[in-house]
Amino acid sequence: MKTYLVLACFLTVALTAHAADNRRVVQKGRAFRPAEVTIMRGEALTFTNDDSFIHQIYVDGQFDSEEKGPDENINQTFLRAGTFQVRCHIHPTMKMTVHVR
Ligand SMILES: [Cu+2]
Repeated sequence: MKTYLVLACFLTVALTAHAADNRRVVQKGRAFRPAEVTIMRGEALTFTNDDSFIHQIYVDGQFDSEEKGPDENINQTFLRAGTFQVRCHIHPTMKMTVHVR
């Protein structure tokens, strides 16, 4: 019985860690990595600027963040279900796809 409890705790921690990784996006080399993620409605993504210059994020008609310098984060909650293109005003070629279930 004790073994099962330990295993259950381990699985819970592992699943939680995986979910957190799934909600992290890096802006590096004028690109979003990963370029596509799937999250649940009401969840937030954390965008980290890993370049040496400014980035920001926006989705047409939904949000338009402030500009952020190197090593700064943007936390953005997605309240509507659907598929969205996240982009950066400063670098028009930067784009990623977020699926919200
Ligand atoms: Cu940018």
